[in-house]
Amino acid sequence: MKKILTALAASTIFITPAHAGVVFSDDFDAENGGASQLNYAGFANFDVEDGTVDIIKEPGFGLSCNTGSCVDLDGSTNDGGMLITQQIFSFSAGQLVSLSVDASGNQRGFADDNFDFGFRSIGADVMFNDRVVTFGSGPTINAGDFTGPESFGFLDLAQDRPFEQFVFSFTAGAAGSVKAFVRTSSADSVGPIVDNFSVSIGGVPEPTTWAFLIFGFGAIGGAMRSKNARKRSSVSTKVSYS
Ligand SMILES: [Ca+2]
Ligand SMILES: [Ca+2]
Ligand SMILES: [Ca+2]
Repeated sequence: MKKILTALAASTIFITPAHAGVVFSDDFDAENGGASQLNYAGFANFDVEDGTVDIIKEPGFGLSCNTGSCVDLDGSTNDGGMLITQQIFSFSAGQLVSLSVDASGNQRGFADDNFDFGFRSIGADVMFNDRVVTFGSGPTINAGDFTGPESFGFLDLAQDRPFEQFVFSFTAGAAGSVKAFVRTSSADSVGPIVDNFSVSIGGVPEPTTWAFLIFGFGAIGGAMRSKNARKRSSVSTKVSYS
């Protein structure tokens, strides 16, 4: 056990800088050589799942990006998709994990689009504690704790809503690993536009959390064995936007 404690301490200190910050960011500007491409799936840092997306170099298709290039989350197959990081983000108990992404409405006068932004666990379910969701200039919601395979904020994004910053964050109740994603259920080839996607991990666990870390490792092992039925949790705003 002493060796395990030493290894945990060493790895955590090594991985976690005193003032941890952005661990991943992508502005899409170098994507596809800076050119637009419908139904694009060649992202350097993302996989496309559950549909198609387009890479847009403004002013391609009459669209504005927040900078350079951006992504239409509904490609050209009437089957909006999910953009999920290839990178896996691991964290320790007590660390604050955040996704920030800029998003606008579809900008083309089509119906408002559903927009999800959050995290999906890799392996064991994640303890998404103290969730905080910021909807641009709209409300910030404290969404409480949830343990499960996936958690995210969502809203109907008005088609003419300008770019704003959407943030989903949680405090890890135990060590774990996630990927970050954005997605839409839009199915008319005209979806939300996203840009400037980043993930931050911050906060250093206090020495008193070592025991909790050990417990977390044990809990993960148990969860992997039990294969319990999975649940999803999401949070939204009921506020309508002008
Ligand atoms: Ca960009
Ligand atoms: Ca499209
Ligand atoms: Ca749409």
